[in-house]
Amino acid sequence: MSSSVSVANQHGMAVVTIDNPPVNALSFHVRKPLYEALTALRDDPATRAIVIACAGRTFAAGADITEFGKPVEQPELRAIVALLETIAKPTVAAIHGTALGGGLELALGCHFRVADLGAKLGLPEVKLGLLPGGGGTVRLPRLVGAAKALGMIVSGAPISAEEAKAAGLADAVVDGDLLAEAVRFAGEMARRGGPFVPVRNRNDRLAGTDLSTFDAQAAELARKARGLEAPLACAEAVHNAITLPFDEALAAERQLFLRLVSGDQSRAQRHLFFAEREAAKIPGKDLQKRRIVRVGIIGAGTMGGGIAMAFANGGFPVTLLETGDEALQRGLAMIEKNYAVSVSRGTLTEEARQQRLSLFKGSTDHADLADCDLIIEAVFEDMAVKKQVFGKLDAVAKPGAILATNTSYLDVDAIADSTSRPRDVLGMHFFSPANVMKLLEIVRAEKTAPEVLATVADLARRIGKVAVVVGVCHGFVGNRMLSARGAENEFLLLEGATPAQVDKAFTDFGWPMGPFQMGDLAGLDIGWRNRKARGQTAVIADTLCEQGRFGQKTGRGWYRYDSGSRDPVADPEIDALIRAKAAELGVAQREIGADEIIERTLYPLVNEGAKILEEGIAARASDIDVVWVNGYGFPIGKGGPMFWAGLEGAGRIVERLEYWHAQTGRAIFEPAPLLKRFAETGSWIASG
Ligand code: 3H9
Repeated sequence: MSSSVSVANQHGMAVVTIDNPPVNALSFHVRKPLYEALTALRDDPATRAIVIACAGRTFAAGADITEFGKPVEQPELRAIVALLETIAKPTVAAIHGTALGGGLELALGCHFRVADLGAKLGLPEVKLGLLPGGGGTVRLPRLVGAAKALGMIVSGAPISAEEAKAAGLADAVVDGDLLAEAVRFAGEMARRGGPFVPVRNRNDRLAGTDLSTFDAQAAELARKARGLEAPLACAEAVHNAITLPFDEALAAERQLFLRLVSGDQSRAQRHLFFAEREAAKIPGKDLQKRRIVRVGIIGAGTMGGGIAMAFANGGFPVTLLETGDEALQRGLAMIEKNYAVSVSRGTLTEEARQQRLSLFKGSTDHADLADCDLIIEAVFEDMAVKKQVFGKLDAVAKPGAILATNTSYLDVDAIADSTSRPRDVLGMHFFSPANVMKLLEIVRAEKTAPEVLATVADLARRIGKVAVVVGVCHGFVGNRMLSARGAENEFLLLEGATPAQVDKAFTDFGWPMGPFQMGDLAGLDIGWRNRKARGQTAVIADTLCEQGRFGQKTGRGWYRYDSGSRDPVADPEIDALIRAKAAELGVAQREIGADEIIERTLYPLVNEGAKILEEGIAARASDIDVVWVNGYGFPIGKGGPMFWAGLEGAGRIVERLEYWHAQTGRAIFEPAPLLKRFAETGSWIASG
């Protein structure tokens, strides 16, 4: 017995309870006493059945991720599962909360699984760049069939208790006292008598697998993996489960696991797992939060509508305000259409659609915002307009209401100071489409009250956002770094690269698309308008816009698009235009390789991140990674720009930045002192 594992044995029914808060991870200090307890119960003639349960809020949520990368201490999880399979008396896992990863693998070592109605069961290892390494790839297909197992393991998405029951993973679902029912179930099995067949020997669900259908399904998943190794390893392991004898498939799973766990991609994905949780730790997080019941949104355009949907999806009643009835009706109609599309795709029930729509109240009168506890403006990106809106808000919002701006660039301090209550003001920078994108930059203004920040951070979690607190500067963390990433784009073209070459360098790196494809998708006129407002120019992009080439929406941009298609087709007209501009400006053209493209776009990205850290705009390097992975598509297998800097070699980055700085004299290439320090010490910490 230990504090992490206890055994209660009544009338031969043993209940082994794991107690390792917060999520009952299967750390060494759990595995050792668990192994000992199970060995003793196996050998105890008075014990007739064994139930494994967990204390606290969940069944074991997996192996202890903090132990990866360190020497494995015995007994390993695999040894515990193997031990379970030597027990002749019935073994039952009593599952509540989430049985994930190694937790589910432990349950798969039992003869039976009894799940609470609200439980979720899954193998999410792929999200950490891994595959289930405790026999999950070999045992799960034996219970649910190869196709279902492949889907669960490659997606990492958990399934409900009822789905688990229907699939053959759970033997019973309990709506009530889980432990009592699991003990009753175990007793019943003991009375019926064995032999009880361990999962490893149940081959009937696998026997009928059509290998060619399976391989086609696996190939489709491989296509979507975009350079990530783990999904492919998952598919290979399940393939092995079908084709190899159990022990050989198990050994092969082990080899794949060892390869992945020591690789950069899994290190990067584990870094992101902890980075997201770190980002939530903000000063004042335990302060008393303000009560948020109703949320007001000003502006029913794409952004405002998306933000409103994000809150309605989180169960909040929303007041949506527009200047006129026509714009309001257009906004509400768009929201209705979006929900209808979700219903037609099967991702939302008709009942949920109606429930969400019932949360919306449209208005054209600012006075209707008086009962809102949080008001977010999502109007035109212009300081004068924003100040006017905040002036009106100041007059109507109730005392204590939080006032937020969705600005993506503007000075939140100046906006706050235009009100009589700057302590209540902050930025909430959502990403489009706001009801889908997970990232939220919470912009802490100079006078924002700590409990306002804590309230909004808590709220973000409640509506399913990954929130990162950032400071005030032009573009905050994400857009400021995006400007640095894109600063060389036109120079690269003028010097001889084509848009397709630049985009390919990005997609080969693992981005979902390159900057020119992205521009065509978003609409080139947006950047054009912004440049004009700021008196800036971009020789090639401006010419495209003057020709009406706004991207996908006009069928032509950096690429051509055949009618109805979103597939970019390289356009010789663009290549000719670039050549002509280069000649006009006297820029000599040459071959530009992928390495140079990465150096001149992603090294400045990292460099700007270092400057942002130095200035205290972001609190941690890992916060920047969270922003870039969740908001801008930075490949998860590389862990975000600041983590990737370590993989790439910060010394090399500094050296090449210095080279490009000498060549061009441009400030984006001047290495930040913190980047140089990182190259020397391996630490992103700004001081000390
Ligand atoms: C695996 O099992 C491999 C095996 O196949 C093979 C082995 C050989 N380990 O998320 P939360 C911490 S791989 C260590 O905020 P929630 C987390 O960092 C694993 N720590 O709570 C945080 O710490 P802090 C497969 C863990 O209620 C605290 O617990 N399993 C682990 O929002 C609370 O976490 C997974 O991938 C862990 N496994 O969500 C599941 N899990 O407070 C990973 C959590 O210091 N976990 N922590 O910041 C989750 O998905 C969520 O934590 C869960 C709870 C849904 C369980």
